Amino acid sequence: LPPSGRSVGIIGAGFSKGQPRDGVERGPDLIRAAGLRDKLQGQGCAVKDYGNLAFEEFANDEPVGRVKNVRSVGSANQRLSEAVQAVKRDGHTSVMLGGDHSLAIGSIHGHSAAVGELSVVWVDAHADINTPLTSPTGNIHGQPLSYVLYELQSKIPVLPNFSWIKPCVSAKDLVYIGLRDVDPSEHHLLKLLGVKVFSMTEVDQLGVSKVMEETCDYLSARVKKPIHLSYDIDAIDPSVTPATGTPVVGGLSYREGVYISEHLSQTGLLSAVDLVEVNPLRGRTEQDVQSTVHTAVDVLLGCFGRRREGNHSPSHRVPDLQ
Ligand code: EXY
Ligand code: MN
Ligand code: MN
Ligand code: MN
Repeated sequence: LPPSGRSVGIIGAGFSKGQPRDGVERGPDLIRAAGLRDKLQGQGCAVKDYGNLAFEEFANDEPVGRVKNVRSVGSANQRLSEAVQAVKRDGHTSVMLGGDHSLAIGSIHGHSAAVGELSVVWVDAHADINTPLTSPTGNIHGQPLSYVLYELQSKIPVLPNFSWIKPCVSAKDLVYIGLRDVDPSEHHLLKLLGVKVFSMTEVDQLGVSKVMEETCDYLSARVKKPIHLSYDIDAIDPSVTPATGTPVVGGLSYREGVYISEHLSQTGLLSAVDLVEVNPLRGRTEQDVQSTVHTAVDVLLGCFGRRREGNHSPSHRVPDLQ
C-alpha cells in the first residue's frame, strides 16, 4: 500500500442523458485536466485511471411514460456497474467522475455487488428520489435513489434496459446532506421512509462539524458498512460552483463542502465516490468553470486524506546538518 494506505481507481463516465443539457459529458476530462491524478499521487495515493467508458447509442430512445432516454440510461449504468465492480475487485476505492447523477444507479449497484451492504451519503441540493411516476420532469438524474432503495421497489415499473438493476440499499443506511430543492412527492417519500436528512436548515442550525459527527454516529450505530459517497457538485453554492445544470441558491460554502469529504475520509470506510454534474457549458465565464472544477478536485482530494492543516508522509525526515 502507498504511505497514505489509499489506492484510487478512477472511472470516467461522460454520460449526460439523465438530463437535457449538453456539456456534463465533459466533466471527467476537465477534472483530470485540473491535475487530479498528480495531486492524489502527491498526497501518497496509488492511482489507476481506468479511462473513459464508451456508452451505447440508441436511435429511437422514446420516452416511456414520462421518463426520458430510458434505454440509454439503463445501458450506460449497466456498463458503469461492471466497471465499478472491476475497480473494487482490483482493491481500489472507486472514483466515478460524471456525467450526470443518473450514473449513481450503476455506481451504487456495482459497488454493492462487489462489497455487499453499503451506507450511502448523498450530498446534493436535490433529493434525487423521484420514482418514474412522481418525476415532474422525466429526467432520470432526479430519480436514481428510487431504483436502488429496497423500500421503493413496488413503485418502480418495468423499463427497457433496467431489468438488471437489483435494489441494494436500505433507507435506514442513507443520509442526505445539503438539500434545499425537494419536490413535494420526494418530501413525502423521505418522511414515509424515515430517511435521515441534514438539509441546509440543519447545516445552518448545527454547523457542518456536528452534521458530520451525527452522520457518522447514525451510520455506524449498527454495523459499520462501507460508505458510498455520492457527491453532486450542485450541493455547493452556485457562487462557488456555478458550472452545473441545476444550480440552487443557498448552498454549502467551499469550506463546508470540503469538510464533508475530509470527515468521511477519516472514517476509513470510504469505499466509492461519485463526483457528478460538473457542466462547463453552464458556466458564463472561464472563471466560473475553473472555480467549479477546482472545487470538485478539492472535494476529491479531501476524500483521500488531504488535510488543510497540511500533510507529510511517515518517512519524512527533517534534514540534518552534515
Ligand atoms: N427534482 C427535479 C427532478 O426530479 O427533475 C430536479 C432534479 C435535479 C437533479 C439534480 C442532479 O441533482
Ligand atoms: Mn443530484
Ligand atoms: Mn443536484
Ligand atoms: Mn465521524
